[in-house]
Amino acid sequence: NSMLSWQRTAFHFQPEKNWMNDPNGPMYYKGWYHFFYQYNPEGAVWGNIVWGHAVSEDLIHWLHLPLAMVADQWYDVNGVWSGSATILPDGQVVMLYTGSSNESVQLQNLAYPADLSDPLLVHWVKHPGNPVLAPPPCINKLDFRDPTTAWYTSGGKWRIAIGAKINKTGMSLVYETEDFKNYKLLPGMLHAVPGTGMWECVDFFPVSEDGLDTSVNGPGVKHVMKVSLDDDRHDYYSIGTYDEKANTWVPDNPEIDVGIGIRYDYGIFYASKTFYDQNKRRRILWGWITESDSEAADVQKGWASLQGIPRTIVLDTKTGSNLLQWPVEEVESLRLSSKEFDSIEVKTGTVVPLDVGTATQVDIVAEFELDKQALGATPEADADYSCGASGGASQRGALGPFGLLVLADDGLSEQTPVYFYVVKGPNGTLKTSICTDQLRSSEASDVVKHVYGSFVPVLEGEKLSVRIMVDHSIVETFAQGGRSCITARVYPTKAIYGAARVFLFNNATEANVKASLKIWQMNSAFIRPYSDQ
Ligand code: DQQ
Repeated sequence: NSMLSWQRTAFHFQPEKNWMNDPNGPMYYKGWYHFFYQYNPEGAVWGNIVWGHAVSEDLIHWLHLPLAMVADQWYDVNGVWSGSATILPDGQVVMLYTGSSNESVQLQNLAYPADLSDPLLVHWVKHPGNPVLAPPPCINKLDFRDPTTAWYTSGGKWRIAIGAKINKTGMSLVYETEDFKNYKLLPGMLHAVPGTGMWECVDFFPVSEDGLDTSVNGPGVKHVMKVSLDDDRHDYYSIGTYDEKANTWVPDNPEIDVGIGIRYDYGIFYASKTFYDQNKRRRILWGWITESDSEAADVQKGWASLQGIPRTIVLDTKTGSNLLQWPVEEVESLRLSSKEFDSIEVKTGTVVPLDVGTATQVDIVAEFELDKQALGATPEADADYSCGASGGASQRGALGPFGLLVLADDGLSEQTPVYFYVVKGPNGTLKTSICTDQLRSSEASDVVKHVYGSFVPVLEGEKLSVRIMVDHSIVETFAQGGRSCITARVYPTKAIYGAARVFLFNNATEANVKASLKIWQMNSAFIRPYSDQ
């Protein structure tokens, strides 16, 4: 079925077939980026979970390796679930992961490479003393999983965080260890938020305008806590302060606490995990992007899920209250020919085709300026606009929506608008949303169609800017340098192969906009099968 095979991506990480979910144990080791992932070797739906493994020299081109760990022990026979890597100062590599046991108890286990001199780390050994941790008495056996990368304390010991819940309160417990075999539960907890449910894949790391090693701490260092909420399937983060002595982390702003405040991504993006890349001194974020078509379609095509383009993340020092996420620079090595469009006037109520040929694999960088006079003349209105509650790109306001239509066919019967929507609130302050509208993205009836998006901070003097990466069935959007991101899966039936186009549009009623943009055709990445030879 050529429509379904078109959906496979060209520069996103995917296994050759079957189901994938969470990123696991990412790290840089002896010249190679290692990527492990939750994988079902038997089919395109979740189950039979083992660890897939691939390596890359640039986070873009990949070599698939044999499964790193399979479900072959009583303590992980129900699934080799998510975990994280820690590289010790002496070069040892420690992998901690959750096993779902023969009785479905969630246990933490230790594994390590069989041969540290092999840069590909093909073979893994499970510690004979596993499991190393069982749920403490106050925690249900099904609510104790996903150990973090360890950080080193001023007391000379390692600590890890593990997600849990009690009733509806999601929480993160902390354990201390010297040898990764014996652990002590620290009193209290790193953090807990009532009403948020189970915290999956907790991530905890220091941030600044540069990437920081996970163990960096001290005055002035902010720490990010990220949780994946099992109940609503989104990844939330919050910036705060870590008190090593008290074993607590406190959000800077209690209103944007984990699970109730900011998300990494306002589309589909889950179970994410960062690692510190000591090679390029940056912190990199991986996130699992699931399908939003039907399970039957996944089974038919024989695969399900992608990983998003890895993102470099730093603290946004201009706002101080959010992170900036940006596709790793290496993805730019896939850029082929480009076309530039300078100061194109997009009048209210119009659509402007962009002559770039087929647009199934493109990287778009665009800037928009609203007509100043119209901006000034527009009265306060619409102040609580929200993408999700709106009618999408066809709902007209004075100062929005305007932006791009991607994965559109010539007749616009299918189109995925990625747009800004500006409103004027009380006191004349402008508020900007960035949205991705799937409502007309596909004529197929078995796909989820939402208007994704959120508010995005725009500072005095900044133009509205957006980067959009399109790769067959995924559209990733980074607004204002990565302050707000939206990942959407899109399944067109007509806007495929040579028929996929890009347009500018402006559906605002009062303001013309000027757009300047550059669009690159993107090469395909080499994602190669493994062979022993
Ligand atoms: N996926 C894993 C769990 C984790 C969940 C199982 C998050 O370890 O909590 O496949 O997607």
